[in-house]
Amino acid sequence: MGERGIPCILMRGGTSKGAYFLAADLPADRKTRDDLILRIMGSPDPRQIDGIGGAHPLTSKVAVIGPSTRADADVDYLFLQVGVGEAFVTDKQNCGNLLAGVGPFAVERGLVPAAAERTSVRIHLVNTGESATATFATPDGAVDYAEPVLLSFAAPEGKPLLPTGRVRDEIDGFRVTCVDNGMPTVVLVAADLGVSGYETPAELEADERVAERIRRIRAGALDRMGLGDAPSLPKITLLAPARDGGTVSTRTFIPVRCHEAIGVLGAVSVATALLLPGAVGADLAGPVEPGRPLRLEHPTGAVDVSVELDPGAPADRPRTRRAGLVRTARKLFEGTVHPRPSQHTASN
Ligand code: NQM
Repeated sequence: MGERGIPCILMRGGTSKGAYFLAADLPADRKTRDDLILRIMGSPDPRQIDGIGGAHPLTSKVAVIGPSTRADADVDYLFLQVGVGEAFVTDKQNCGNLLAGVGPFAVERGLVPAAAERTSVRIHLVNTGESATATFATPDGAVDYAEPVLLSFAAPEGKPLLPTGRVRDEIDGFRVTCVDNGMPTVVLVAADLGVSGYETPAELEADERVAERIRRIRAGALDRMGLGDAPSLPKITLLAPARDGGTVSTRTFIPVRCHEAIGVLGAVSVATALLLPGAVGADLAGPVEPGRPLRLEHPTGAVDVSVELDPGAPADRPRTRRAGLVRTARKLFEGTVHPRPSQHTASN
């Protein structure tokens, strides 16, 4: 008798793709849950051939959603990054891209009733304790996936935007800004690293000198940013002047593979850094008009991010009031996923 199948919705959220589950459909015990998730996704095989993961960190993601444990939210959203080529499941980071699918999933699964035209879902981001609101079209009581999802983030409470306490640091001889507005991120100037910052992700990943420098910067930042040994943190973003009318051009390591775009909370964090006087790379940014979104160019397009700083915050302890951006999400598949059996290692 095989293991039972588990109800699952596969969704694209922004520029990522993930498996969405009701919390009640997964084991409560963390070790049992993580073992199951590795088997569902097909890890640690780098091809994830015996699972539903897409063999890249951007498509090896899981969202676990349930009724909220907090009075100020409608649902709890726990994000799990699943290793590709490595047997890890980590809850040490958020994912703003999968967040785009959380509100629609909550409506699909009846956790939140659809409002007449547009539904707003208040989401508790369990990984970091932050909160967000997703607003999306629900004509006739059903999610319209053709319409965008508006994501708005409250200011993180009790967590410094500058985890090292400084707007600039030096790591391994490189000037960097370490920032965390929802995603711990190291920002530096691409030219300092010996690249233009306009390379393709494949070109950057093939450059062994870049990989080694990124590895050393990451090792230094993990400790200084208080991230322990989080396997998918921090993100490292290289900045260059914009080339397509945007505010700045970006290339982001997550933190080994180079992102094909940029993460949502990663983009919010980079945009926040660009607004801080003295931050590394802020001088590369085109003019930032108050109240207008910043446009972060990335390898496959651009993303517009609004960040509002709190003008009352002291310069050495900056705060934001809110941040927001627009994504889309789409339900790709709904059904029952069948995990690889526990004792089964062959995939041929
Ligand atoms: O920063 C990839 C993604 C992400 C994370 C990563 C994300 C975010 O694009 O909020 O969305 O940085 O590993 O899905």
